[in-house]
Amino acid sequence: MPNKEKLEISRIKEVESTNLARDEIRDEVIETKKAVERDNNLIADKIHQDFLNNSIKSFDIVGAIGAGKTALLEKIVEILTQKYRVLVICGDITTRVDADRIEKHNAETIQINTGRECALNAYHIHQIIKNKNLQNYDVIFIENVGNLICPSEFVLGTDKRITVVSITEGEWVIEKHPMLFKMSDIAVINKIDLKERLGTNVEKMINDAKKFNPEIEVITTSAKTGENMDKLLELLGF
Ligand SMILES: Nc1nc2c(ncn2[C@@H]2O[C@H](COP(=O)(O)OP(=O)(O)O)[C@@H](O)[C@H]2O)c(=O)[nH]1
Ligand SMILES: [Mg+2]
Repeated sequence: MPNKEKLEISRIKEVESTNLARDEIRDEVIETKKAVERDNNLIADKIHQDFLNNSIKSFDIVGAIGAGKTALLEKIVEILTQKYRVLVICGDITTRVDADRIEKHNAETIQINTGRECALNAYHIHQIIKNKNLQNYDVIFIENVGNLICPSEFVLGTDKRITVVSITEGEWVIEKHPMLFKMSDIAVINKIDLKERLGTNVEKMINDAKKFNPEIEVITTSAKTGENMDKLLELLGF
């Protein structure tokens, strides 16, 4: 990178950090965030009411990139579509990869590309479902953009939130992300088939999730071998 450009970037960073440190700007940022959250919650409430009015069970799945959200959904959808009409909404900054993977298992899918945004919000979901006849579905899943931080700022109006981590992320992954586990109903610790090989301390992960949220249901799964998929479906109420 040319020196002039480097200087420009370091100057911008400096200005930004100085600005954020100023009380009045920090307060403004916090107030704006609160207003955004309030608006999001209002839309999420409306979405949930629409789902309930149409007797739809709804779930949103959050978790890090590569934890196995789509792989788990492929397994879940494969089973549920034998009996139920399933819609899956997938979020990613770009591509239709996940929607295409899930569609192969007989569910209707919609991919939302968020561009630069690191999480789905209720507005995204509302934009999709306002054009749908919800009477055509029994179950709706939403797979969020792979990320353990941003989704904690936005609820989406589903019955339950499922957070997926995998043992390849190390035993500290839950400890480092309290917010998401506090606001989730189910914690899935995936890739349990790799436990022997990796030696990850899964007990610690389970205890961390329970410590942050004593109400949370914690389950270990393997989307590869299918281990505990029946138990996961039971937790979802099927
Ligand atoms: N060994 C193992 N691999 C898995 C498991 N679940 C997902 N994977 C693999 O992990 C990678 C990321 O999975 P994906 O479903 O795309 O994760 P996502 O980003 O959370 O949706 C893929 O290569 C999957 O085949 C699992 O339970 N065990
Ligand atoms: Mg995915």
